[in-house]
Amino acid sequence: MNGPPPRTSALRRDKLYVGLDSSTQSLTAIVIEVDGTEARVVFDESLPFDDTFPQYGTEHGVLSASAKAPAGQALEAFSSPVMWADALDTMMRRIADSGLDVGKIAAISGSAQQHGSVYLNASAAAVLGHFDASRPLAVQVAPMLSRQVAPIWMDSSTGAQCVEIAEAVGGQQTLARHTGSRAFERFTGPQIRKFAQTDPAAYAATDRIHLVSSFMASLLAGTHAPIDPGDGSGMNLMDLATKNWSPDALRATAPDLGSKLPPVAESWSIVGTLSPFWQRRLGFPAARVVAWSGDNPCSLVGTGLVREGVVAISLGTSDTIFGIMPTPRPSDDGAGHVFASPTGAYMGMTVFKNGSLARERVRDDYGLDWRGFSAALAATPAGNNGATMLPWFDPEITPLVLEPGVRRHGLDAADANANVRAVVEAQMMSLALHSRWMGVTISTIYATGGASANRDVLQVMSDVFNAEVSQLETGNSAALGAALRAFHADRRASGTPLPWEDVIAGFVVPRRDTRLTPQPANVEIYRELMELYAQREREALA
Ligand code: XUL
Repeated sequence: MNGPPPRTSALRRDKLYVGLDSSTQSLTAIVIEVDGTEARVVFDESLPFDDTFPQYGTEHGVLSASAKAPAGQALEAFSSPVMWADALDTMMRRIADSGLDVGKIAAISGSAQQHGSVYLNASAAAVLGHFDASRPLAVQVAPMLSRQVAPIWMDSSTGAQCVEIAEAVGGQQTLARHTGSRAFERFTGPQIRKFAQTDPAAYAATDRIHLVSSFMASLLAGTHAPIDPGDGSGMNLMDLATKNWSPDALRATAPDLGSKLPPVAESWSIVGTLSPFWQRRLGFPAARVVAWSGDNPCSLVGTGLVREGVVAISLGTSDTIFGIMPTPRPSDDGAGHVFASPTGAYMGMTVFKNGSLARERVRDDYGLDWRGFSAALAATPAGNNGATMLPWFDPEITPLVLEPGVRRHGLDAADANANVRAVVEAQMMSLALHSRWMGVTISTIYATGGASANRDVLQVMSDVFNAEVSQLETGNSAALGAALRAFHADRRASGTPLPWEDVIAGFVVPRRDTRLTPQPANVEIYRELMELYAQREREALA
């Protein structure tokens, strides 16, 4: 029989999955194409907030009013939910205009900066599903807000509320045992409590409190989305064992809080489909919208850490270290967090605020670019001849430092090279010291995030941890993780579930060509320097 060959089943099977990452400084989208057993990234773009949306007046994604606040409020940090909606609208248009066959999009999910909260009034429930496709999303989101700004993870102004919540539930240990973390300033519960105390009328007018992740998912699906257990663990409100709100924590935090929170639902839940707004406005199909999660839980998937053993270090706006934990064992020194993992297990994590911003401060203070930064590292010896820096340019999360200030020991502030080495060594030693609680013997590290492109930085990481370090193909493991989660959830919902190993296969292969191994002489130097660093840290905090 002649005529065109039948379309192969492989061709008919190809599908697109979208992963968005609404981070502190930008919105990124990664689209993956899955065709039978073949899979690849077909779209990868970022919209930096400050440059793309200058009308909102953010600096590094933070409203500059909060950055320039008078003493006393200087610990606050806010961003704009309307800007995030604007970025979503712009990014979805970029995808629609990219030349991809968007009709093949089967599912979309996302990742978001953790802890930030968005406060919506009662109009939202009706408005979300009926956005006007001829008008920009941002102008339609603004009237749904009961609070114009969203406190974000960089806010450390809730010390008093942390104490109050911990006392009400029977102490920090009890809170950590139930929710995975002691009370942390940036966590959503303490932030909600502060809002309820300082603006009770606006709190009363709040019908629904979303995380950044569930807010963005709601905008896509046109309905209030649930919070997934991964991001829900960053609130001091969710019981890790039941993956539901903890009645004690709710009571300790704010009045009527249970009625204002969305339900917790598994990370692979299908929230709905892309709403008519997206279908009419940009020609998207009724693709499945999968629950969003936090950026660190998504990075766990995007770095391929779906089983215990390896840890990942993400060098982003914040530096984080995380890995899978089979059982939720909270950190006894109060430094770290146990989160639910979007794979269904648990993850241990420690977070440092002085990540990229500290590296950029040192780079800029000495008039360097990244090449000069690397050259400075290459020109200085491991251990910096004993000179150290406590790199607290901003208030620090780990260890808790509310009065920022860089402390130098044996380090000349005028010596550019030594200061570059000092900031990198401090960050790596602090990562190593404050992740000991996880009880993991670290032999392999996957590095991700912007600064992971710098091999001189990664060599210090390898020497300090005495571990092999591999770079991953993509710098944005959070957006990739979100796309992979969309793929996983779509297969599950279609009745053809795939094990996580198969979901990540081909995407998160570490680049063996770039593997760095520890240099024994340097390992020895850091073994000693780390104790000195720990001592200097203790003294500074005493
Ligand atoms: C995690 C944390 C940060 C943000 C950054 O606890 O505070 O890593 O998620 O986006």
